[in-house]
Amino acid sequence: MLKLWGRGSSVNVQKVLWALDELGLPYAHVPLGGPFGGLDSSDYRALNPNGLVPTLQDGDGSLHWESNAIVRYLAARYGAGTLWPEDPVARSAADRWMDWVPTTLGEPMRVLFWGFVRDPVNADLNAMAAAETRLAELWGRVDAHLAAQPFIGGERLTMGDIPLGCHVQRWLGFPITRPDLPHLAAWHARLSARPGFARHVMVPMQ
Ligand SMILES: N[C@@H](CCC(=O)N[C@@H](CS)C(=O)NCC(=O)O)C(=O)O
Repeated sequence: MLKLWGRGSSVNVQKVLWALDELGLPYAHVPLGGPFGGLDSSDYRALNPNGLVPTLQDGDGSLHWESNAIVRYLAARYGAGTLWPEDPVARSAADRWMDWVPTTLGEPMRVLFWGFVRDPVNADLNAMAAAETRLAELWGRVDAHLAAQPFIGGERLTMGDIPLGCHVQRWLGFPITRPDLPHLAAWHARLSARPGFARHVMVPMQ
């Protein structure tokens, strides 16, 4: 049995919950972090030395942390030919967009999330305006990519859709001005039709 630690309101935990759902895997879920606390206990630090969520344990006892690495692990182990493209070129096409989330998209998304949701009282309005502008350009890149194909990795949903899909849901929920990005909107509609996305990602931000 798989066991997942982490509150479902975390975007990084949502990636794993959605992946588990796509793969049809049964799992036990322990909400942890945020209002649930528990990240500083020695028991949890033994599972994940970073004291962050998510953490996943597989039935073989193997431990996994870092959300994108967990999604890759689940895809490789349980989703060959579906979430995990078997062709290395196709896999690379999905994989690079997974890396692009923490390296490029993550920081301006964090600025808006904290400014609108987590700590509006201390929001840095200049930083938020800059993040809004930057995100319009970055999501424009995703829109251009999706002009040629329905999903991030090609013709069908792969692991490449998961981190970006979780973040686009948030971006569309921020009270900002967004450019018209029709391919991105059509992709979001395709994701919204998937039960795992609707269940775990289309939830109120907190
Ligand atoms: N790079 C890590 C980041 C993990 C992370 O920052 N998790 C946040 C939630 S999104 C966390 O544990 N925050 C403390 C808390 O929830 O109390 C990953 O992708 O797993």
